[in-house]
Amino acid sequence: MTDSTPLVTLCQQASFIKSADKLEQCPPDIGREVAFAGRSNAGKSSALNTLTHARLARTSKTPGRTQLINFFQLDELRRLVDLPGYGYAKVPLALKDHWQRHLDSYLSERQALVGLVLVMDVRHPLSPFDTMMLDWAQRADMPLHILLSKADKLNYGAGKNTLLQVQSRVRKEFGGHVSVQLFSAPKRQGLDEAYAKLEQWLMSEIS
Ligand SMILES: Nc1nc2c(ncn2[C@@H]2O[C@H](COP(=O)(O)OP(=O)(O)OP(=O)(O)O)[C@@H](O)[C@H]2O)c(=O)[nH]1
Ligand SMILES: [Mg+2]
Repeated sequence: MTDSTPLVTLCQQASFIKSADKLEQCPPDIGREVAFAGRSNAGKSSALNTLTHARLARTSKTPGRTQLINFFQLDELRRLVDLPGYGYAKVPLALKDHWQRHLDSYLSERQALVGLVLVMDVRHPLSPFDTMMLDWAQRADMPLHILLSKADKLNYGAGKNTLLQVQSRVRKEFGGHVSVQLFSAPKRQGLDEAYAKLEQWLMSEIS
């Protein structure tokens, strides 16, 4: 059972604030937020729902479900953000272009952003898009935590193996600010580790 730390309690009370499709529509850029990024269908919205114990974020079997930047409030100064997935081929080019630009401006301009959770399907880790994101985080000096999602789809040994491989590769190529863990939404596996990271990013004193 997960202990109810202040962060866990805040996550359990999370509520939807708004969807934005441009930077100007985002809630005021104050306090702190952690954004969930990753390929379409990787399990971002499912991870968010599992962490908040709510059906806040829409999930879908159809990739490309989350098309806007969705903001969830923990309290007045803390938020979680569900980003649109990247790399879904069937999205019309114009729309892809639109997201790409707004995702880029969100990532580069948002002052409140204190950490990125990069969600990857444990069976297909480190796609070119993922490594682009890792590159960006390294250049921006942005802490990044990798959730290897859908860990329930692999047996224990195979999951552990992937974890070790991804850990070793990111350590070599992307250095200090990256951490990695296994995660499963239906099994609620990896919750404590994910909460610990959010706690570290969101709960220290806000000046
Ligand atoms: N078995 C298993 N299925 C998962 C897990 N996480 C997500 N899924 C399934 O994967 C599919 C996609 O999940 P979403 O959470 O909607 O993925 P997303 O990354 O938000 O996708 P987009 O919004 O399209 O970018 C859904 O059918 C989920 O039920 C997991 O940990 N285990
Ligand atoms: Mg989604």
